[in-house]
Amino acid sequence: HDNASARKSLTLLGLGAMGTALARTWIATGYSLTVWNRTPARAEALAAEGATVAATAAEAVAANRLVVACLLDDASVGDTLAEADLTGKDLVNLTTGTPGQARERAAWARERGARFLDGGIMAVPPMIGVPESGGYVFYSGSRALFDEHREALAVPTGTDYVGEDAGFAALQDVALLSAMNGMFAGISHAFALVKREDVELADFAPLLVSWLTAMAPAAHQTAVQLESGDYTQGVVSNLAMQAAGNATLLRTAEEQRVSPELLTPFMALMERRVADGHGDEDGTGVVDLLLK
Ligand code: FVH
Repeated sequence: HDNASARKSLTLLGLGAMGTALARTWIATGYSLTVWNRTPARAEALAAEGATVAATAAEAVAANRLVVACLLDDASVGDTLAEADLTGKDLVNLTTGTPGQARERAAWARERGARFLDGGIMAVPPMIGVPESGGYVFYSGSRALFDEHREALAVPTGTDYVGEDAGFAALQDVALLSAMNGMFAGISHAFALVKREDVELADFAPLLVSWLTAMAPAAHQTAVQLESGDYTQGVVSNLAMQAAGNATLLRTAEEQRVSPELLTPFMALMERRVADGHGDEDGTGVVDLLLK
C-alpha cells in the first residue's frame, strides 16, 4: 500500500453538503476518489467530475485502504458500515459526534481490524478547499494513520492532530461549537433589542462583530486563572461589578419587550458566585459551578 498510486486514492462515504465539498477538493487535486451516498442522486454531479460511484457502501470500502466517512451522526456511520469488511482499512470519521461516541467507534473499528482516526471539522462547506479561510480539522486516534495519510487529509483543509485518545478531537470540536452557541445566543439577543427601533441593522452588525472580537481574547486570561487557581489575577472588571450590571441588561430587555431567556441562566451563575463571596474575582469561577 505504500506506493504513490495507493497514496493518491481514497473512498468517501457521505455526500451531504460537507461530503460534497470535501470530494471536490480531492478530485481537483488529482486523487482517484470512490464515493458512496445513501441517496444515489447526490453522487451524479461528482461522477461527472471524475469520481467513481460505488453501488454499495461495502463496495466503496473495498475499493481503497483509506476510507473517509462524513455522515450525519454516529448512528449513520454504524448503519453505513454494517456490511463492510474493514480488515486492513484506515477509517477516518469526519462525522460530528461526542467524545464517548468517538472512543466507542475507535474500539469498534479496531475489533474489525481497522485503524481509526476521528476528525472534528472546524469549517463550514464554503471554507473547504480555501486555505485562507482558516478552516481546519481536529484529528485524534491512530497517529500512524494520521502520519501515513497526512498529505491526503491536508487537501480539503488544515489539520491539527491532538492526540492518540480518539475522543480528543470531538471533545475540542464540541467545546468550540458550544462556545459558538453562546456567541450566537448573545447575537440573537442583541439584534432583538434593536430590531424594533430605528437602527440600521447592517450598520449595527459590524459594531457587534468588533465588540465580540475585542472581548474574545479574555479567554486567554480565563485559561491562566484556571491553571493557577487564582481568579483575581489581572482582574479588570470584577464579577460584583458585572453582576450589578445585569439589572441594566434585564431592565433594557423589559423596556424593549425582549425575552431575557437567553441571558438569565448565565446571570444566575454569576450572581451565585458573588453571593458565595467571589465578587472580587473574574467570572472564571462560573466554570467551577458548571463542573457537576
Ligand atoms: N455543514 C456544516 O456546516 C457542518 C460544518 C461542521 C461539520 N458538520 C458535520 O459534518 C457532518 C456532515 O454534515 P453535512 O453538512 O454534510 O450534512 P448533510 O448535508 O445533512 O448530509 C448528511 C449525510 O449523511 C447521510 N446520512 C444520513 N443518515 C444516514 C444513514 N442512516 N445512513 C447513511 N447515510 C446517512 C446523508 O445521506 P442522504 O440523506 O443524502 O441519503 C448525507 O450524505 C455532520 O456530522 C455535521 O454535523 C457539518
